[in-house]
Amino acid sequence: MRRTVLLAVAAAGSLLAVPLPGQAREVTTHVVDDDRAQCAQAGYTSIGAAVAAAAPGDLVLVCGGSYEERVVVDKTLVIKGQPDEVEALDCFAETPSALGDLDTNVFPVLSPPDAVPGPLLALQADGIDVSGLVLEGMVDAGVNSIYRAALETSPAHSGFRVHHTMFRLNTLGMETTSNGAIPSRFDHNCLRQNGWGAANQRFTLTQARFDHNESFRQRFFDYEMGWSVARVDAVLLDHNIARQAAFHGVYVGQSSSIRIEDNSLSATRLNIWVVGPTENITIARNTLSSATVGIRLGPGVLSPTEAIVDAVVEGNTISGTNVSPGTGIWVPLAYSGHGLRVVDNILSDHHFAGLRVHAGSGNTYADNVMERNGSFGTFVGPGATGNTFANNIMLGNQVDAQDNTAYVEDGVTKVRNTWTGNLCVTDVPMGVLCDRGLAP
Ligand SMILES: [Ca+2]
Repeated sequence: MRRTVLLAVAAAGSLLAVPLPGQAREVTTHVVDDDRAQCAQAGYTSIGAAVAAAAPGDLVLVCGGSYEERVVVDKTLVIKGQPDEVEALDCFAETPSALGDLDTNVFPVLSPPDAVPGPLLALQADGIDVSGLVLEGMVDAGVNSIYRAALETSPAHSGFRVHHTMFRLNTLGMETTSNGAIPSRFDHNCLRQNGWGAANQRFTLTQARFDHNESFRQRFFDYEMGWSVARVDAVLLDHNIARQAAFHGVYVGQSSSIRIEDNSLSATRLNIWVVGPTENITIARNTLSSATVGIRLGPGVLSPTEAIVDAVVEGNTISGTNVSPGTGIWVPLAYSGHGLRVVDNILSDHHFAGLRVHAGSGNTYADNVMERNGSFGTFVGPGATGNTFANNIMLGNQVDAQDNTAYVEDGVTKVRNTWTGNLCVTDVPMGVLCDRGLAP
């Protein structure tokens, strides 16, 4: 309701004061235009000056222009640029973006006034709403793998919303942190040609949703959700599209209650990479392609580290990883954890394997389809025992199923995992894994 009133004020486009029903104070719109060419009535030529003059609850309306400044927002405000114009930009345009190539008659472009690393927008109050800006050119060489971001939210606050905003050509687009008292939402943004799109590097992030964002050609990751320094809890990433990150799509570490659902990701290396300690993560209904690995559940080194507990990987379509190690879902030797369920996924047309399981015990791999993979439909290494492989369809692979835990007991070849109801033709050890083979 309150938003409706604020938008009505914005539409009026001038300095108005509207009393809100049931509220004593008035909401004021503060119009900003760098040169007053687009909004002649603007009271301010910098965003910072308008923020300084505004009272909590006010609207700062930013017209097209070039804004070389750093703005600390230390009160609850709506900062609205030109969301329709930003929405209309093609986040996946093939021509590389360059600093200064956007029309500042249309877009409010916020860029650094100096070479000092630090945010262009720092959100330091509850319930700040930002939309319709372009933040570009915030470059930081970093210290100990920590980089300042173009937009930073404060870990002492929550209820942020950042939407219909473009982040481009920054070292890090958004550092998203929050105390979680009020849910935060980051949606409908374009993250283009940054080093990283969004990350919580220094502080925790609690209760947030990232949805309907587009990202293109990050130099490292699209989303980094938690790592050794700072954890994430209760975060949903859904309906995002991310393409051509030079490294990874979504990295999740040190976290709990994470859902990654209905996204379309095509990073160059790992599309989704989960490491421990992580509890209660759901990866569902994502479409993953054009990477070396669709989903990796475990760290990149050989020594087992902290556990991934209660992970559900369900209903994903992962195809076409065409570069070594070319794998749909990979549970590496360094995996530790339990309660993993990999079910109802399609893991086809990979350079090497649909599913690789090298470690773990008591986990379930069921009702998946692995077809036309270059080496294996499913490959199980000697470190994975006591798992169940049930009702999978594995056809047209060089080897449909191979389990390297084989041993001979009383003259009979057995394996240390349970295989049941799998439809496949070629298995190693032969005749042990496929119990519903097709006639030749
Ligand atoms: Ca202007």
